[in-house]
Amino acid sequence: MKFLVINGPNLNLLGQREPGIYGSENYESLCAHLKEFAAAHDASVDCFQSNHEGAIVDAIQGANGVYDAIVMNPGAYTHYSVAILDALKAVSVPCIEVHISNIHQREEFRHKSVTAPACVGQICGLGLYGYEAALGYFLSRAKVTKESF
Ligand code: CA2
Repeated sequence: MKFLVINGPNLNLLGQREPGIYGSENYESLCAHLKEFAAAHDASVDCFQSNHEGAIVDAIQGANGVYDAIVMNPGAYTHYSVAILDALKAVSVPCIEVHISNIHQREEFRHKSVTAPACVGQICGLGLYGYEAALGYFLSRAKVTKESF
């Protein structure tokens, strides 16, 4: 399986600030870990991070027909980007939304995700493990599909 992992605004700062909320691992080591995890399961991961909404929309559109699944943390765009919601709806690539923190334990404005309705599911509050869990879900589904044919 080919995965695209998309991270939105400020997630390039992982490990540099707010370690109490987002942990101390940096963005590069997160990507390296996810690539390793995928390779161990005969899969591959490409990582994309942007602080710009349009660039994320372009990445989602570009994933169509190229990737089997998207794992995305839209960052703050989660809470208000109708453009990202529409892009997810426009492609046939399934997406799992990931949040490092438990958005429901935080400020009220973080409780609502406008992008999650276009996703297979949402994982939040499991730290960086959430990205791996999302990949693992897609990998296990692929196995089920293969075995049933
Ligand atoms: O919990 C998450 O993963 C969030 O998507 C992170 C977003 C936040 O706006 C969402 O409500 C929940 C913020 C990402 C900021 O990332 C930073 C990482 C390190 C240092 C500073 C910011």
